[in-house]
Amino acid sequence: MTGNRTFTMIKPDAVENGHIGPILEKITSAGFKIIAMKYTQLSKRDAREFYAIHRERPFFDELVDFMTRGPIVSAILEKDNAVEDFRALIGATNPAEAAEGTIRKLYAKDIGENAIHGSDSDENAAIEGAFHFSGREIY
Ligand code: RTP
Ligand code: MG
Repeated sequence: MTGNRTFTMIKPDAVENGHIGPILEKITSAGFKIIAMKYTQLSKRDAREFYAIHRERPFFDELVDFMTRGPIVSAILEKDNAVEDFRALIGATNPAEAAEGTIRKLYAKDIGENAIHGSDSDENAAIEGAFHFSGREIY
């Protein structure tokens, strides 16, 4: 049984480059309903906690600096099979390997500055959504 929610962030590079509108259009056109959304900026502490799974990786400090350098758009999305379908919509982590038409193919620069986040499991979607939104912010 697959869940019907995922969590996303439009990352600082995509916000800086003016891609919020086109990315939200791709997301809603693909059938995802936005049930929570905010424009915010992560603190270093937030970013370290959010990406704690990667703390031993060589790119961790770079990732934290990148994710905190400017505002992001975070959102919880609803659709059948949300996690898997959203990962397909955003494309591979490295935009050079992402399929044509995917959000990362269209808007990402490289494997680090890759425009958008998508949860990788139903369990993480729930954890990540709760990290960013209280129950009263979800509609
Ligand atoms: P995300 O969690 O942001 O949706 O990305 P993902 O699942 O496709 O990739 P993941 O392995 O979870 O990596 C998280 C983010 O870390 C940055 N990264 N940089 N320089 C590098 O080699 C490298 N590898 C990963 C990216 O911003 C990636 O999305
Ligand atoms: Mg990931």
